[in-house]
Order: sequence, then C-alpha cells, then structure tokens
Amino acid sequence: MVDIALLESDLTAAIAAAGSADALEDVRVRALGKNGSVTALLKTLGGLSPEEKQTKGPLFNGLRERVTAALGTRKTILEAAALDVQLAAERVDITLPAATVPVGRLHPVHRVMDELTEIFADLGFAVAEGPEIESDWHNFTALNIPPEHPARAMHDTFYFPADANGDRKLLRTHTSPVQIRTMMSQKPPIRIIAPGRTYRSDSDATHTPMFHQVEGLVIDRHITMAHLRWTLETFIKAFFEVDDIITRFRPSFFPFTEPSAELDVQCQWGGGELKVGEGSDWLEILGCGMVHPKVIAACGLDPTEWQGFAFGCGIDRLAMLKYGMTDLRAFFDADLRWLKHYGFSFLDVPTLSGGVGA
Ligand code: 2U9
Repeated sequence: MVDIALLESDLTAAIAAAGSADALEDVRVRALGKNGSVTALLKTLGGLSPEEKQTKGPLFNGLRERVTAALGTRKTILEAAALDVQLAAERVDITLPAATVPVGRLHPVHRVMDELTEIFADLGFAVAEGPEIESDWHNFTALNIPPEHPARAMHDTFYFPADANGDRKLLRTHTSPVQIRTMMSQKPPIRIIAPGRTYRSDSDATHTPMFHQVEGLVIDRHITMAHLRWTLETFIKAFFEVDDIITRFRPSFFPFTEPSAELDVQCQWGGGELKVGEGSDWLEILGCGMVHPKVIAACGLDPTEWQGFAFGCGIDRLAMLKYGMTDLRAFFDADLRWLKHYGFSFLDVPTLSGGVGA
C-alpha cells in the first residue's frame, strides 16, 4: 500500500528542488505522466469497491490537484527567475553617451520645413504631400489657370513630352496641386500645409530651377480674411521668434485667390542682419488670399457653402532671411564646408516650447 503522505512530501520536495523548466518537467512526468506515481494511484480506483472508492477517490484526486497546483506555482517562479536573468543580461545603460557622434548636418531648408511643420501643427494644420510630376489639370486648370491663360507664361514650366493623347505631364510649378488633391479626396473642414519641391525653368542669383515652397489651405464655413491675417501673423511671430510685429496687406493678383494680397512685415536691416518687428523697412514675406470660388467648384465643393484662405511662400527665402545666407545657389552646391557652417544637428529638434529656433 502506497503511503500517500510520504508520496506527497517526496513530490513536493522534488518540485521545490527543480531548478529549471526541464527538471520540473521531469518531476511532472514522474508524478502525472502515463506511468507516473500519482497516475498509477488513480488507475487503482477502477478496481476498488464502491465504498473504498468513496474514501480513496477524494484522497487520490486531492493529491493530484495539489501536485498539479504546486507544479504550476513552481513553473511561474522559474519563468520569472529566467526572465530576470535574461533582462539582466540584455540590460542597456541608456545614460551612456552614444558610441559614435553623428557628424552629418541637416540642411537649413530641411530645418525650416521642420519649423514650419511644428508651428502649423500647433495651429491644427496637417502636412499634405503630393507628386512632383503633375498633370496640367492639377497644376493649372483646376487653379483657374486655363490653357492660354497669361499666368501660365509666368511659370516657366518644365514639360514632359506629350503622350499618345497629346497630354503633357509637367514638374509642378508650385505645391498648389497638393491642395487640389486634398480638396478632392477629403471632406472639409480642411487645414493643411503643403511643403515641398517645386520647379521652374529659371536660374540666376535669386532663382534656382528647383526651389522649395510651403503653401497653406483652410477650407471651412464662414472663413474670412481676418482668419487669414491672424494665422499669418501668428506664424510669422513664431517663425522669427518675436512677440510683436506689424504687418500690412498689399493688394495683389493670383488666378486662384480673390481677393489676393501680399503680406509685408515691418523690419530693420542693420549690419547685414535682419530684425523683424522693428524699424522702418518692409519685408515681403508671402502671397495669400481667399480661395477663388471657381477653384472650390473645380474640386467638387459648393462655393456657397465652403470658403477658405490660402497662402504661398518660398522656403529657401525664409531660410535665407532667418539664418543669414546671402547666395541662394550655395543651397544646392552640396559643399560640405557650407553645410557644416549653416547646417543643424539632427538632435536639435525645433519645438515651440524652446522657441522654434532654439
Ligand atoms: C489652392 C488655392 C489657392 C496658394 C497661394 C500664393 C498666393 C503665392 C507664391 C509666393 C512666393 C509662390 O514661392 S512663391 O513664388 N505664392 O503668392 N500662393 S495664394 O493659393 C492656393 C493654392 C491652392 C487650391
């Protein structure tokens, strides 16, 4: 006759002594496996009288349950210990300095794009992107610049050869087609900025065939030029890191906005340095206006329900003004000495709390 108490204490001791998952599995097989000691006991129940079954049944089953529970508890303890060992082995001291300090620099254009994104994200604007190779319709026609419109001549467009239908793709001359695509694919309200590369066949000290623009678009109900002006002033204050500025709207013309304006900000040039927010000069910053109803309609929206404002600005020029570079062509010379001087560490991320230029 098996001594149940002795068997249980032997098994309990073996379980406690098992120092690994494998050792514990051995104990489990010896107790509860096909030929295990507890299994053997349970098998004897079949040959017992009903009276004996009534006393031995709960005894044997109780033993099985306690052994099963002890195995489970030990398994949990062993797994936790194994995890501790693994974590200790894989420990990384994140307070250590990086093994190699990266020497690359971010281009000032990249930096200004990051600053613009940060400033407009805080005002609830998303960043939208689109293709640089565009259709004539997205780049011109949808923007109220039909074929033969004189504004097309101003854009010095790079065209691709015509396809079999006579359609010519082009390199986008502004980022406005991004806003067209956004208006056609998203329901208002829309608040986006579209920074990116743009192309015009133009090259001198102040123009390069590839340049960078940021455009902004807001489409909603009851949008007015007051919203436009507040948004632009808030942007300029954040970008140039000044608390007070004076701006003026000068009437202008763009086919895609009506009315249209150019925004100047009061400034002072001294010793080759620009100070925004003081002085008696005016600095032209950007063009803007209320989105033309024809443009809203071209995108499938009802212009009696939806209005909006838009603006456009050269990023390269913004970078020159803010960081004091004088020759635009140096932007694209890929001269590492220039980049080392004017570039930014990628660890120096622009934040509003630090002042975007911090
Ligand atoms: C849509 C509707 C309206 C974008 C605008 C300007 C005014 C503007 C130039 C400034 C200097 C470009 O880099 S630059 O040559 N841009 O003055 N851009 S309003 O208006 C839009 C755009 C998209 C659907």
